[in-house]
Amino acid sequence: MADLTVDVAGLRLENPFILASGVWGETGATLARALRAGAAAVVTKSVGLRPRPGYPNPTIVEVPSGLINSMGLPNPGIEEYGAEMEEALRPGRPVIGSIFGATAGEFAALARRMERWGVSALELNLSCPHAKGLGAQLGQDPGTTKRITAAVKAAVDIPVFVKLTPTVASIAAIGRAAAAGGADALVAINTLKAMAIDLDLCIPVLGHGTGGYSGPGIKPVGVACVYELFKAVRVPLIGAGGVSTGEDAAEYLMAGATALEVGTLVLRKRDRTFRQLSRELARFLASRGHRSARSLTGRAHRGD
Ligand code: RRO
Repeated sequence: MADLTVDVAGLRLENPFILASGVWGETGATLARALRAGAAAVVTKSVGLRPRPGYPNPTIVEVPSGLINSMGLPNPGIEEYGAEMEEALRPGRPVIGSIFGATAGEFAALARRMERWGVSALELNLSCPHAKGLGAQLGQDPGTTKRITAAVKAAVDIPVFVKLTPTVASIAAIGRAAAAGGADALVAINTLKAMAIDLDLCIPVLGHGTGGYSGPGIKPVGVACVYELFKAVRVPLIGAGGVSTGEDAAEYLMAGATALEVGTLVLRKRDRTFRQLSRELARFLASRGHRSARSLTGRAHRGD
């Protein structure tokens, strides 16, 4: 059996598959459920300083090869969210705290709180595609990305991951800025800004208008971003975007990823997601004579 264990910035994972933020992250119980179902680690919902109701319904629409969501960063605020953490930590596997804010100071305050709740690492959401003054509007600027990352690094001792948007002229430039700010790992990619129109009502389907496209349709975009980042920076990469099979995972690993985040697939496969992905990746590795998932990282660059 091929070795699926990986190490991301000191986080030892039993397999490369991590539950992505925003899916099953509302409660400690659902995070624990994903861990018990074979996820090596889980990322919480993105949490801010204050409660936020999110955008009006509908907030999700199915489109060819994926989904568009505009949840609008709904969350109970960091103080309330702490109550969920005890249960999330019970399975004894890494919980990664996702945070969003409008300023470096807000990120640092949230990071300190998350660290106190007992998370193993932080994920800075600099990439939500539809939030005014938050998410991608911050992460599209290299200076802001570096400043926020550095502020969080100065505030906590746990590893800091930065989740990047693909909607930039150069993801390599943003990745370099995050690395210069001290990022311990980069996550690529968040969803892509997208829209669906209701042809009968002649209006956008989603209450907010635009949303973020996820699922199999964005996998080639994610793979290209990971490939470019692998050439640009020397920090571990976590691939995200449309991972649906073990072979998708292998593709991301070859592009340069060390681990993978899985979101949209979980909505379809639920508890079967993680063990099935691990089985498929192990089968792929064995079929090609690869001894470990680790050995695949960056393979596609050998001819560079
Ligand atoms: O909550 C959302 O609408 C959301 C977030 Br925070 C994000 O990072 N990416 C996304 O597609 N949706």
